[in-house]
Amino acid sequence: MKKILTICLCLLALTLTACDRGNDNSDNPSGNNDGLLVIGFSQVGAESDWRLANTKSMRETFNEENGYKLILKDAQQKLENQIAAIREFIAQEVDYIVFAPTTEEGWDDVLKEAKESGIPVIIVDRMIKTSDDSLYTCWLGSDFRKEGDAAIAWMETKFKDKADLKIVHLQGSMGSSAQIGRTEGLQAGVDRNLGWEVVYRASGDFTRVKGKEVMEYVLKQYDRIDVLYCENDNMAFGAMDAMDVAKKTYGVNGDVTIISFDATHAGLEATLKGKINYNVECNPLHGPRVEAIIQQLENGETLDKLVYVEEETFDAETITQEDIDARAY
Ligand code: GYE
Repeated sequence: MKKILTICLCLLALTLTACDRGNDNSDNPSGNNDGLLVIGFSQVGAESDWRLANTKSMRETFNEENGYKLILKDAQQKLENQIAAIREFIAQEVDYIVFAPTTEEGWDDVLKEAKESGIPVIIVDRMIKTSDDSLYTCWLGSDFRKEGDAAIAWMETKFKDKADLKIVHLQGSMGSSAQIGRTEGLQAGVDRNLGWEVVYRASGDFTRVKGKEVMEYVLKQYDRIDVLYCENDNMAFGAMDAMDVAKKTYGVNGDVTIISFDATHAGLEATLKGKINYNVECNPLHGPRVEAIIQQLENGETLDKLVYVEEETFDAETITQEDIDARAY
């Protein structure tokens, strides 16, 4: 009898230990995931509509029905949070590390740790600066300088007969590739067009709230503003909020010509209404693209190191409702 009781107790103890492991797999998620591939994704934050659409695309792709377990960490736009998240992914022995870098600088140390761990690293959206390309497997995202150049080509046509141009430049999060490329595009335009002058330049950190704050200040300081070159839709909306209060007119029939980036659903609606004059697309639907890369890696195929996404531009004079209906973000 005593023997049977001991066996029963042992069995119970074993079952409890097994259940415990099943619930707490945070130390080694890839060790106990029913064949799911574990993806650690460090996201920049939730600063804009673009970012929300990007997070949604990743969540919709990397779910259990598709064979994945996604561990998503929001860095709240801070580099140090992202570095901590990547270290956690390494400790958890995830199958793939994916991250959208807040800034271009500052990655070598943590990526060396990732490389030593043997976990492939896929960079999405923005890029990093490094002297050692072997620190990441591949990158997928937008050509931000090309986006800036597209905006400038439009401005050069639109303002070809104008002797001078007063430009206000609302920048995105400083040091991010999206800010750097779009800013370089404008700078090249200013360098080759003698009458163009950036009268004020400040960062609105890609958010509506900060875009409004900067524009409120600008409207108190400058009477004449010909162009607002705004590095994303959300900041453009914030700037419009400020202009509405100050009764400054903008858009197709107004004083301030607005150029924006992202071309999100809301951004394109504002373009169709003529509030934004020109909107340069930046496509956030990276989930399926990252999945394609992971599947190639799983199959042992060779990959392109850099993959650029194709993007369009939208002019308030020619955009149609169908353009807006056709997009998923
Ligand atoms: O343009 C902006 C977002 O990196 C492309 O980040 C992305 C940018 C996007 O917050 O809205």
